Amino acid sequence: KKAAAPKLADPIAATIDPASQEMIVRAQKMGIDTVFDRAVQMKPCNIGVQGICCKNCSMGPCRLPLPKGGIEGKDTRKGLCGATANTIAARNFIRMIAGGASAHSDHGRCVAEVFLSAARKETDAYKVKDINKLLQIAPALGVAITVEEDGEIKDRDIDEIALETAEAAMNEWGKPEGELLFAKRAPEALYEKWKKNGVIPRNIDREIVEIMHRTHIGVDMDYKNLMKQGTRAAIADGWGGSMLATDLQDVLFGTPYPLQSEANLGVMKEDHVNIVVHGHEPVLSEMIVAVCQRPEIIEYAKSKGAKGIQLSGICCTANEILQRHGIPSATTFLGQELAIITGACDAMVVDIQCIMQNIANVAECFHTKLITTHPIAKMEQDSVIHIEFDEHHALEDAEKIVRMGIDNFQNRSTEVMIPQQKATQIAGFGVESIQYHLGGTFRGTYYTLNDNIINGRIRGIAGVVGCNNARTRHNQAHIEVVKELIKNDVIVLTTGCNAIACAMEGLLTPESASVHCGPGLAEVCETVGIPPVLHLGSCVDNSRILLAATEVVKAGGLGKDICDIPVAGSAPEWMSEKAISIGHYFVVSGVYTVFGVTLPTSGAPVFHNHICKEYEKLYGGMWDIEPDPIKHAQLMIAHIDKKRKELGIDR
Ligand code: SF4
Ligand code: MSK
Repeated sequence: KKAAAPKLADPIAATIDPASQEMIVRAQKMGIDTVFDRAVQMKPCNIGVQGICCKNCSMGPCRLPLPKGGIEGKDTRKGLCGATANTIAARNFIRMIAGGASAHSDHGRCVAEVFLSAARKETDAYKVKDINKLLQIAPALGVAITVEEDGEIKDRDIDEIALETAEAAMNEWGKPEGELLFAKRAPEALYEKWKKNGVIPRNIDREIVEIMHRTHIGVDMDYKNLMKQGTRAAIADGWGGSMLATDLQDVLFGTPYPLQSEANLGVMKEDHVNIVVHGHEPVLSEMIVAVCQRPEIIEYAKSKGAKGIQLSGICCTANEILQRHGIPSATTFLGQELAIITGACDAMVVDIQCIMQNIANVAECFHTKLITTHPIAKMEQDSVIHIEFDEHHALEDAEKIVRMGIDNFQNRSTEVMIPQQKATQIAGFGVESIQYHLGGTFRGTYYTLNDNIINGRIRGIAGVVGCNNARTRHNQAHIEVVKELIKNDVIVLTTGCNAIACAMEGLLTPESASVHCGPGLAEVCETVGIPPVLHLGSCVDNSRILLAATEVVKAGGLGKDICDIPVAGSAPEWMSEKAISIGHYFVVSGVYTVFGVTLPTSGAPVFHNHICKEYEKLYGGMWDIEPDPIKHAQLMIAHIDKKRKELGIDR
């Protein structure tokens, strides 16, 4: 008997993006499956979705489904060892935090190692590019930037500062005593709150390891105590590993400033060599950018019949090289297979995180060379080429990869079909440029962020971030949440795949303000010439949102802590463990944070209530879940209005 053909995704239902729809149709015609088809074919486990399946020992997995209609009376559900639904959900939740925090923090560690090599002058490829940023972070890591000589205060030698800063930074991952130094960059009231609750991280690695220990069978069996450790690890991520990654990348590669670029699959060019970089770490991609700009490499591409080299990016590697060099973004997380399906991708170069293994299978259907570059991120498929990147011969590695892409240009075997869609974007924002564009300070003039929040032109600030999730329509929630917020005068700070989605939709332009914003936000954006949605970079750059919120607090007029200001967070289409870690460090930094899709807490209502209502009492921020994008944005706006009222500035 012939097996029934697998069900395929409806392209219109799968994504709001016409370019992606076109590529899904093409893939289906060619018999190539994509994540959109697989999402239709494979249903998620209903018990896992609720967070109440435990497989922490081989007596399980123990599954504790919530009875239809909820629990009546005492919740007697338990696993073989007696673990309750709350214990299981809390253990699963903080293991996700451990996964996310380790991903961001290990990325940060790699950058710190490269910075240390640069500071020791062991590599020619990397140097301190942004001395101001170095001088800004050195004191926060306990490194003096001046010295007293003969009764005079003198500037210290930059090389000495760089070396000591690099060593101090490396120490943050594993120092035997003390506390995470960047915790003190938080507003004082927040730092004191963490201290009182006993959650200041000791060092980054320890907090992650301790989660793995405490969630082993038979260790921590109190959901509140488990969450306390989850909190410590999440702070170690946001205010530690991620913040160090961002700062040290700025030191090495420059702090981003606004620039113009483009987004969507239409940025690829048929008559150019297309090299697509994908993943998260900018350490290699920075070198690829440099190599692609060399005249002899462009000539080499021309010698192979191409008009030049078109570099573009996917996921957060895209965001990193966009922010600093204006390299266009090809697509978000869910579009990675589609970039290959154009038939024009001569090389896809991947580093770490958010890379789907199926891109190897898709690449095999075309001429695309898929190149893995990181020792911790390889693929089992034989077709994948591994060129291990090493900072000590960074430019040579990058050149080898780029030449491989160029050599492959002539091997295109299938008709090229690049969708036409692309949109202009203004990206490259950060704390410094928000301050610069809004009056040069955070408070005191007509243009500043704080004054505009106080006078009500800007109702509040939203951080909207995070992934795509194949269980929801690609980019729809991202765009609807953001449009509803800016329509209601809430300025949006974005990172990750939300930023790419907004760019694809044309929301990252100053002109979009007059089309989509409420009158107050439109007036501000038109006056100072900024988009209503500010692209702050990659997932580790969510630390920029923490620091922007801290600057708002420090500037005055909007309370004494992050939880006082009219701010809310959102990840409308989250999927990764990193998103849970990010969500949690936002919550415990005082931000009301709403997630879309689902939360793996719904099967343990008592635990869910703990990280929502009880956490608000402990930290001022709380979790919430709302899959409907308009209701999701309205919850954020209601919170912003509540904070305005508490501050006595309700409109
Ligand atoms: Fe089941 Fe307990 Fe083992 Fe988890 S740790 S699988 S609940 S017996
Ligand atoms: S890349 S973590 S899918 S935002 Fe940072 Fe996008 Fe989420 Fe990966």
